[in-house]
Amino acid sequence: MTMTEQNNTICAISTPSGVGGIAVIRVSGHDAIAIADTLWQGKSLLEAASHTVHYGSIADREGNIIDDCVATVFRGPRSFTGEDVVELSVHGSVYVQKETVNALLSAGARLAERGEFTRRAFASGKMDLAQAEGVADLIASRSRAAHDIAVRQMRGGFSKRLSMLHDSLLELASLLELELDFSEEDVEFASRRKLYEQAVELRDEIQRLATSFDSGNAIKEGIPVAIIGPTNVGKSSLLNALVGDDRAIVSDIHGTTRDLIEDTVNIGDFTFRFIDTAGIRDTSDTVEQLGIDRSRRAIGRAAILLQVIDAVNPRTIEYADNIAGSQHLITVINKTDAASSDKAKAIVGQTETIVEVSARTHDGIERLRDTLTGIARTLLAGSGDIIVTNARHYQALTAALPPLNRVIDGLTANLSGDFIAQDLREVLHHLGSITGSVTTQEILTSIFTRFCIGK
Ligand SMILES: Nc1nc2c(ncn2[C@@H]2O[C@H](COP(=O)(O)OP(=O)(O)OP(=O)(O)O)[C@@H](O)[C@H]2O)c(=O)[nH]1
Ligand SMILES: [Mg+2]
Repeated sequence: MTMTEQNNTICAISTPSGVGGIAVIRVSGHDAIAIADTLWQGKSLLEAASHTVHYGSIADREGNIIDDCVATVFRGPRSFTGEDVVELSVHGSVYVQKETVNALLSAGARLAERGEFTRRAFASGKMDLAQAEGVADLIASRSRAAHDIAVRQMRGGFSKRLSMLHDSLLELASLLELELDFSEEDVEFASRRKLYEQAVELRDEIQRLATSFDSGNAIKEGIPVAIIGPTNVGKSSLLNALVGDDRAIVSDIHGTTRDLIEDTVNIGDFTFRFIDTAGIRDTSDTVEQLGIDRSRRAIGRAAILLQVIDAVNPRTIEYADNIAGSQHLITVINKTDAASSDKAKAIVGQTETIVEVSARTHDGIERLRDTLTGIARTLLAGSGDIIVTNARHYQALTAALPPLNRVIDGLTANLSGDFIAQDLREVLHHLGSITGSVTTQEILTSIFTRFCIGK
């Protein structure tokens, strides 16, 4: 951001586009209060104290009243952006919103870019980058679990953890420097053993954070659940029952579903992304075979697998090769309205989680939903108190691991401190890129353009 940009006063509609009861137009920058005041009819805003609310009217430059208005004044640095901010609450007609913005533009403000308010908050040190990204996640969150994680991130939980990691790295680095300075005098300041232990502890912590991304990402984007099994067992019927909609075509013809069909739905505190797949069987149909290949790939990407077995005609398919140890497998015996589940139970393993349902009558669907949320809770609980949900953070953490491993190897091999210090600096760089203590304009732009206008 250049200096002139920083000094510009920006404005934007901060409420969703369209008609609403009330719309909020936000103005931020050096001249925010003065610009709003030129359009203001009521007690002057120029004298208004910070964090006060005023009732008046907003008029265009020719003095034509646009609307009655409530103005909230925040004086920097005690505002979201750290600058002077005025929030104008007007009636939510599209015309009023547009006219208010036009009046502000003609009075000297300019339209904000995407995420520019939050970017200014970052630039003025009101929040670090990870917290700013938490704001974006909070706006986007669709479930209670995703919301909880975003709130923690916005309030700086993750940032605090990172700065603790950062501090212990700095300490490591300085101990190494000490060692360098005094090595000739034969003074042993920091025992290598101690340094080594500290580095390993750091590595484990960074590793744990990086690993938490798997569940963090699933919780944010929807936990992927693949519905798999032979043809005609009722997979598509089960999808429809779970999402409460006729999402997929159901028929008694084997091989009805050809392509992956996805739908997300909230159950309890979590968002789930259900993926209905083509039934797996030997086929000479080229298109069906392509669909089956997709089914197998979908199995690999799911966190939870619903293996559906038909109670009337119990068969299973071989996909053991595709299932990883970290994936949860639930065996769903379907069509229990038409046949007893005994035959189906006889062909499934004893240890498996079995839920009996009827996709037709919805019997047992509630139990299945409970089983799913139970697994989701263990996903969340198993990831520790800080969960990484942001792909950029995950990449930075992952990038910090190889140099940190080199530090550990170097300490083990008793390499000289200056070699090790170089790798340590690289680790620091990657961690710093998460909170924004080291960033480029390019990275900032790519982060903030993902925000909406007005945020
Ligand atoms: N009686 C009974 N029939 C069901 C139930 N669920 C599905 N069916 C019937 O089973 C047939 C197959 O259902 P689908 O949902 O299309 O099965 P699918 O597993 O998606 O089949 P493919 O897409 O071909 O792999 C349809 O005729 C459904 O009406 C159930 O719970 N009870
Ligand atoms: Mg189907």
